Amino acid sequence: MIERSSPANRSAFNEDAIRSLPSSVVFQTHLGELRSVTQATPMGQRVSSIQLAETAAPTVTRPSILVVDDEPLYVELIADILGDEYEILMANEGMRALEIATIKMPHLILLDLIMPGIDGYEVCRRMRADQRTCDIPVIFITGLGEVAAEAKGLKLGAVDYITKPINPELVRARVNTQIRLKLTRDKLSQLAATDGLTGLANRSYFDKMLAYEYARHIRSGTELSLILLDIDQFKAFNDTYGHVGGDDCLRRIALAISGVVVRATDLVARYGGEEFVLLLPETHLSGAVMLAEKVRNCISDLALAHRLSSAGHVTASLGVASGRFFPGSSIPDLVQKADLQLYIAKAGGRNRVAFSAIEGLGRCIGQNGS
Ligand code: GH3
Ligand code: MG
Ligand code: MG
Repeated sequence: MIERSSPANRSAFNEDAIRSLPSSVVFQTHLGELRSVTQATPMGQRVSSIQLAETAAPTVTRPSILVVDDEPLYVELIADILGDEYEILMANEGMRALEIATIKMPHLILLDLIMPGIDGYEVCRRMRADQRTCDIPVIFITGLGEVAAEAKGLKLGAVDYITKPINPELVRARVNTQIRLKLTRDKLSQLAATDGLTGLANRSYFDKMLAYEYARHIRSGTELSLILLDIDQFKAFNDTYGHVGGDDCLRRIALAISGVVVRATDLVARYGGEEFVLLLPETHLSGAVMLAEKVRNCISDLALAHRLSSAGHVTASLGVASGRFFPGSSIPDLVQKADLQLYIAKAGGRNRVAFSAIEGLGRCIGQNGS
């Protein structure tokens, strides 16, 4: 069961935590070939669910670069120079560049300074102010000798600049360096958000996503659901089969849960120890309970031997909480509510789902411990 006064729970509603979310995170379990399905969100790509590799072959994609210039000649020239190594996206004006950057999340943007409409400075400023695009590095394309312009661009957060007329060798060198740095940063973000044992999202990433989803659901007024899962009698499992057996069991259960969760917007994370959590945006209580039952069944169906358990195999108990939250309401602790339901499921005999709906102020309006 979770500690009810966990400080990590408190920090789940910290705005700084939301801002520090990794912009691009892809998880992989250690149980062989799994591929994550990512979806663009205001924080950029994020983990949503994990698919078995057999159902979706991994595609090897090249890093992508968005080239923005109102002169088609320069766009084509840069595409010629970099097209063999990178996927090139193109835009001939600032608003279109922002649109493509938000949707495609390129690894790097080469941005002309002087353009009709919004200029390169403004594009850069808007990108930095948007959580979806603030981590994408920008290299400015400037006219030769525009020192003041280059300084202004660097102050705005550009990582480098390229001067016209374009020198192919310099373009390649500068771009390769920035792409290498970006891939390293992305990898570090991914590691920081991943649970080492199961390859699922970790507690820290879950806390940030909960804060983000909570804020988003207050704005939208839609229902947010959360499932807490705790493996039954797992101490006895470790005592019987050893910690290596216990670890293997945790990995198998992580894989099984990931296989059941198919919605791209759902998040599965390891909450800690033998506890997992599912965050289900825009999901009603009935849908969340249905999913919890599916998860419970799929764990039972694994039929992992557990001599000392009441069922003879590994089972799990699940607590579900759902709510619709409104501006001005106190922050309802969805995790606490789900934890209470988990406690009810355990007290009711384990291997079961208990659930509760919450109104805006956190009032429990119904529960079922069956
Ligand atoms: P309940 O049905 O009430 O949940 O009982 P339980 O035995 O599952 O709960 P308890 O909290 O008493 O024990 C949890 C166990 O989970 C104890 C701990 O050794 C084990 N555990 C936690 N994290 C890990 C891990 O990473 N690997 C292994 N092998 N075991 C772990
Ligand atoms: Mg526990
Ligand atoms: Mg347990």
